[in-house]
Amino acid sequence: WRVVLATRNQGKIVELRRILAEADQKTEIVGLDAFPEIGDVAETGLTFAENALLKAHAVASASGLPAIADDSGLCVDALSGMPGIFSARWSGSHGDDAANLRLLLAQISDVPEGHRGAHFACAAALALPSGEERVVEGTLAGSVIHVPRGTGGFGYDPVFVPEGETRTTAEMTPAEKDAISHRGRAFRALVPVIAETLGA
Ligand code: ITT
Repeated sequence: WRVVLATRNQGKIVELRRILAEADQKTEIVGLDAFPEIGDVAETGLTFAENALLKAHAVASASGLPAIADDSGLCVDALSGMPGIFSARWSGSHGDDAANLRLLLAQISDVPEGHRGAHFACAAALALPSGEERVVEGTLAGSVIHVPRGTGGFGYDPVFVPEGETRTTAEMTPAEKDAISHRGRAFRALVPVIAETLGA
């Protein structure tokens, strides 16, 4: 079966194609590039799950194909869970990873070691043109360091060290990040849901 990947975030596209290729041999991923007429979806939800469902429904109804979407972000304890659902637009400029990361580091520059806990969260949604929907979530706990390290991944990866690790997620190999990441967990959980929903 064919499923449209409802995201324009290049970092996510790379990871999602990789995670799904590894976990799911039955799903053919169609990129949003195949539907240039589909515009950006307003992310007006209050949770990762609501926003993932908004994006998946918009693309499923506009494309006429089942759609999967990811809404994700970094929730920092010292900022009461922010930037959270606002992670991609934290600096005010949507998708400017470098500016978002700089602002976050400035905001917690005074927060000492031991109080810099955070987690990545990802909601993975599947929506059908009929309106049917499913959503699952994954998280990765860790902490935020002061100085960025590593060139892998995207977004806040250069400042995020998972619990029990010494490297940032930007210093891991792609396979190492996928094995533990919020996105890896959420989308591996979505694979049997896709099979159940589309397989009949
Ligand atoms: P789409 O809505 O088109 O999918 P977006 O970039 O707007 O793209 P989100 O609203 O879900 O998507 O924001 C995700 C942001 O959270 C992303 O821009 C990063 O800043 C951050 N983020 C999510 N997952 C991450 C990861 O694995 N590593 C680092 N940063 C991540």
